[in-house]
Amino acid sequence: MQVVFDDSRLKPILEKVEAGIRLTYEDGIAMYRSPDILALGYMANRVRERLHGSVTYFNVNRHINPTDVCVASCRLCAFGKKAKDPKSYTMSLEQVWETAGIGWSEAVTEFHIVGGLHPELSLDWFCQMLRGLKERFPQVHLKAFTMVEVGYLAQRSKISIRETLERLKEAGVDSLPGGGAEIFCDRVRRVICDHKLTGQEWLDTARTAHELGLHSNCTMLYGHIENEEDRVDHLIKLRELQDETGGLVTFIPLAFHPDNTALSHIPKTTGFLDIKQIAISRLMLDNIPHIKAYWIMMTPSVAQIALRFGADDIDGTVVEEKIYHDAGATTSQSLRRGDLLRLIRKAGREPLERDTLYRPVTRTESTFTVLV
Ligand code: V47
Repeated sequence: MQVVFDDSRLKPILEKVEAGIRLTYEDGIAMYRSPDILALGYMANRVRERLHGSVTYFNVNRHINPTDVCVASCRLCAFGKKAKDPKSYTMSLEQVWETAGIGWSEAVTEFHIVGGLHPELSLDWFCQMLRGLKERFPQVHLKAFTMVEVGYLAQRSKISIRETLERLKEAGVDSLPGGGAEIFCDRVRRVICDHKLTGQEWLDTARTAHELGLHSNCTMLYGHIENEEDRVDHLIKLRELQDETGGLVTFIPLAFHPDNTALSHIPKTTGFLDIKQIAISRLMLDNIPHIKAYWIMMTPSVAQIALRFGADDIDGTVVEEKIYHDAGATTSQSLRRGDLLRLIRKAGREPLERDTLYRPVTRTESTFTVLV
């Protein structure tokens, strides 16, 4: 069958995609410059179906944010607060453990735990938190701490990143989420998150985690002051890391939400860019198994469409989301398992409940077992 694209400049890219040839930096730029999202979607869907057929993954998870106190003052963020801010909060260990049990806890297979860079909470405190969670919920996978939090804990404890990760792993961390990567380009980081670790440090921390046998996710924050070159550069750096370690499981493109941030003058991204970003991610990241359409960020309606534009995962039930809602997200804070099933089926896809490492989960009433 001959495929005809509106934008004939994408034809050489189609030939590479069909032949399984890696796309270049220039191909990435050409895709961002093309308005032909149907062509991009066609190609990304080919790759997605080659890898996963019609299967679309979701999980039953719960977000836990132990504190929003943060020493960094990232302009991109509406979540972090100073310790003296009366609106800030820090949970006690008991509160973390209690929160973990609220909302379909019997069915949850993953706790996604991230928070601010708190100047008082020690590595020991976090290790105690992890041990307490493992004691109370031994079957739940702990996907915890961005590379940024790991870096800060190492710095505060005056130990290496490697030792910090070893201690967190020993206390119960099973894998790491993908947050904090933002955009690796230093020029952009100086504006949006100048107090955070550098892009190179994010990559080095992820490399160390992978060397220790911890898988992680990865993200890219787009739709602020970055340009197309910055985005392609970011994707290629992730692809190179993955060539080295194979430790990245899922890529999640994150659209910037400007409300209540120091960058609130920046307009919100559009559905067009969100869909295009999913497709380009699938096409550029040929060695990362999964592309997630994070429904909290994209809205369930756009995330559903993304399932035909390269995404094979829609994230989970979430239960209680704070980072995007502080930044003006109008989506609900949680979806039920049944809602996710419906969204996926209505896109003509086949839902598959997974655990964090993409092993299928089967359920009987309110219990679950992981099929290895
Ligand atoms: O690290 C912060 C970003 C991330 C804003 O690994 C913002 O499975 C948009 O990383 N507008 C947290 N983005 C979310 C995240 C994530 C989400 C879902 C799944 C996984 C996973 C990871 O959100 C932060 C930062 O990069 N962020 N503020 C904002 N105003």
